Amino acid sequence: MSEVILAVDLGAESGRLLAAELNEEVVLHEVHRFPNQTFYDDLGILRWDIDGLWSEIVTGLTQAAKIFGDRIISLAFDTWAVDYALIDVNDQVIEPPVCYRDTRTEGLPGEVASKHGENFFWHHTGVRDLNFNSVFQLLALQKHDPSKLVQADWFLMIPDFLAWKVSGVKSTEWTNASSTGMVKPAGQGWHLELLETLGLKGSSIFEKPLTKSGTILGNILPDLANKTGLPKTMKIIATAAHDTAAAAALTPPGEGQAFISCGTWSLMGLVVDEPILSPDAKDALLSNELHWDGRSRPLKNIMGLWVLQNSRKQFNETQENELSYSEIVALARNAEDLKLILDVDDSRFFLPHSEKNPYLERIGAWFEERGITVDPTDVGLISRAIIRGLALAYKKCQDEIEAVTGTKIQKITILGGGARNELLVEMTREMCNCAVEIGHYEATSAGNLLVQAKALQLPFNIECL
Ligand code: LRH
Repeated sequence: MSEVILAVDLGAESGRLLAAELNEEVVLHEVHRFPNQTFYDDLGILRWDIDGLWSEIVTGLTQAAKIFGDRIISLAFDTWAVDYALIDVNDQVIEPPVCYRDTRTEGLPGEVASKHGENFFWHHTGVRDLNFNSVFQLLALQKHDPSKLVQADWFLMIPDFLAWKVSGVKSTEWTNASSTGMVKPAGQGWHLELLETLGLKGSSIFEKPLTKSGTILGNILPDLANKTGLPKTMKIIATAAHDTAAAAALTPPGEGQAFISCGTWSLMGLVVDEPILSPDAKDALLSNELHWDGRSRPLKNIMGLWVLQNSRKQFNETQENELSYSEIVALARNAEDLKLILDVDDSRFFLPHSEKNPYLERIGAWFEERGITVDPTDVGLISRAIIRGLALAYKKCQDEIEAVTGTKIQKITILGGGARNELLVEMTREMCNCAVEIGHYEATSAGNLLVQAKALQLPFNIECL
């Protein structure tokens, strides 16, 4: 009987546990899927429900054990980047994960720039100073609750935190660390000078080395093995723990191959041997993240399906029956094009929909400011505007990448759940002057599994889709 490896893949909207049977051709099974939600705590801080996620993970692991039993040989976690838990020397969680969309980091990139110079982060790390990067979250903590930082012994990013809970081994996986804004280009370790300049170095958390993707951390803890029924020999692996890095592991090899990891965010970029640190790359707002094997992934964060997800939330507040994504896309297909294409990357679209800050009104205001009156409750019209806006953002990014690298993009592979949005794929094909292909719909999980198979030196032949 073939061996089975497990991937837990958490996105901002949902999480899933997939099992891969390592037959001649890999067979993927979705074992468990669950929603992921944020909530505001008593202090008004936006947090992830990490306990809820953990209990869903245990449910999924128990189901996997029932289905595949002793054939299961390994497990790894990948999640969205930048967020973390702080752990003290007694292994207590000091700061449970805050969601990167919380507003406590607002204004911090500007403050750092005025103190330490424009493009401070770019020059040190090759990463763009997105105000949600972990470094700004730590600076916010330093400002408002510094004792928590002093107590911290480990900075565990979400997948590292989950791997610790399962294996008892703490680690900082390098693809995810490269998204923090605190790592030297090409994954060459924490940038201690930068941390010193920012007053963050005092903490022992940065004395820990980074762990390469594809490192076997250890076995499942015996208690958890008993509880779930998983084999005690099951290995826990640090995979490409950043979901975008996991998806990008499925980028076809060769020159001029771009990927779009298309989920809540759209991350568009390339895999190259070295980080691209030129002024043009900085001006194009690229970030050099780390590829799982140590190469680089210059890419751009495009606001992504988040805009549609939040609009859908608000549409559904007034619908008798919830509108599914396919219903929304069908309405968008039959709607008219507006005269202007929405800029999905406008910063007003970053914060979640809420009663106080309703999402559709923000879209309406964007058009109104440009002299176009739209009915923000028109599901088809608004959804079409968003999808067209995304396709245009991809086209702009394609032009920028070509200008920065001097390489013509031959093909764009759309990876992940967003590739199911046929209208988005069609519009991307119309706008981008190159081949546009659909990659794996479960690319983040599949990339997670691929890197595990490499770590275990097992073949992993996977068909796309
Ligand atoms: C996508 C993603 C992206 C990060 C963001 C925080 O899920 O990991 O690569 O920029 O979440």
